[in-house]
Amino acid sequence: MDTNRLSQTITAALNRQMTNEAHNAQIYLAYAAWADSEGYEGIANFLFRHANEERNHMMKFLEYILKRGGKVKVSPIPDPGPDPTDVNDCFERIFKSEVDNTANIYNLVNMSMEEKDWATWNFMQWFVKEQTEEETLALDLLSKIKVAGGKNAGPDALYALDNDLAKTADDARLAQDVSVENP
Ligand code: OFO
Repeated sequence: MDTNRLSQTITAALNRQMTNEAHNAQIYLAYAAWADSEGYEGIANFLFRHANEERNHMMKFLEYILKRGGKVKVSPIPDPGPDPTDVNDCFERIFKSEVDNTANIYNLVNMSMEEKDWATWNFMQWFVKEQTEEETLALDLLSKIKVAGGKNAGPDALYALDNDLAKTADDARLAQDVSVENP
């Protein structure tokens, strides 16, 4: 008796996305190690924590495939690429990788809709919300570095930014969570 509730196409896409999440975790991990070695401990700490979040996303995909009776395929994780050239470059690359990942997530949502695989469609909604949150978080980083002077940010501004990020929560608040009383 076939107990697999996922099509071959969806299984392959979910497995690919599992690797994408692992790749994102590696990117955050690599950038965190770079930030630490440059003396930005606050930024490093923020990025290390975020690497863990991405790893948790990877696990969510793995668990979902198993729960639906599908076959998990653990594949090699692509190289995170070269180190950032500066903090501005680091935050720009983070934003780009989040936008790329949103495209991957939307692709899976489209596929599940085409197949009328509503269980997978429903599972993916958590990631749609999460990507909105992460893009907001990445945009916040870009705003902070812009205020600090962007590519030309001086040591004092970078020091303040580093301290600020050490205290920043991992999750950005979504617009729908904001109210007039609680802006
Ligand atoms: Fe996995 O959430 Fe960002 O990419």
